[in-house]
Amino acid sequence: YSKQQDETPAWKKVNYQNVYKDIADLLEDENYDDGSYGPVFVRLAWHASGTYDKKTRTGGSAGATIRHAPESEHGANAGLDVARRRLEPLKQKYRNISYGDLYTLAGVVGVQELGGPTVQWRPGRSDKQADACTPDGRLPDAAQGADHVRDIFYRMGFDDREIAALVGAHALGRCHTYRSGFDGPWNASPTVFTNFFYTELLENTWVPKKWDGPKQFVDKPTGAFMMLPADMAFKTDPRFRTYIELYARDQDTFFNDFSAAFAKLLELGVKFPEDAPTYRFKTLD
Ligand code: DDH
Repeated sequence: YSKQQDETPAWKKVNYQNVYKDIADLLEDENYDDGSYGPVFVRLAWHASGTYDKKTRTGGSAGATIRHAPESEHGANAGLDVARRRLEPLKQKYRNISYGDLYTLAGVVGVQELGGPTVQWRPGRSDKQADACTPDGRLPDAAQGADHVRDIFYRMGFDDREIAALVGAHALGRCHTYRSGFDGPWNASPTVFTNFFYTELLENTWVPKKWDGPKQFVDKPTGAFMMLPADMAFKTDPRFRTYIELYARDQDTFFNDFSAAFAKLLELGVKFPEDAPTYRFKTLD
């Protein structure tokens, strides 16, 4: 008497191109923000991954601990429950996908479907329980400057060029007073992935916003666009500024560097199964 056992690991039973397509179908919603969940999906993928500490080898996207309290309730993660709730039906549909794979793949979809570069991605993260949550304070504080930004990203294992490339994601989306306390989009096309973070930062005159809220900057001519204090550090710090100038004049170099750095971010601390393939997903159109 022998019983046939299915020994295929869960991650191998998922068709990731289908998941990609289903996530892409969730992006558009004219009643949400600027009409797309893409920016908040990118932010979810980044905050799920950016907790990595290379010294202790803790954090990162592998366990998807961002979905558990207390990590889900860390100030930096305010509002990301919106993205997780939007994705939850796909976790139910594709029972074998891990949350870590789903959240990071949603970031790839956000970047690619909004017109950004192709981002290589691998499956095989396995979820962890709440006891693996990282301590508060591993993600950057927008009120601080270049030294703080370096401390946070060096801890993950990034260099100045990679940090400058990653922050270009601030072409997408906006700040929400009810999430971070800050307010407004960085440019006029927050649902298109461009190098506008760099061009706006360099070409505009940024003045302190006159309001009761936390210190932030607005563009002098219209007041419609914003920069965080931590964003301004990329303009004032000479080593960061070299890369900001490079990416402002050369969108292709920005796309290449962003793609590599974002793929690296999503893989920090993940031990992939040896046979996990690397995907380069096709965009929907
Ligand atoms: Fe960011 N970010 N981010 N960011 N981020 C915010 C929004 C978005 C910082 C602070 C904030 C990255 C780096 C930094 C995105 C992607 C990335 C908000 C506003 C704050 C505050 C949140 C809200 O109110 O809803 C700081 C500080 C840094 C830094 O010091 C470098 C990086 C590396 C990324 C990335 O994806 C690679 C995106 C996208 C958004 C827009 C979210 C949305 O809902 O729209």
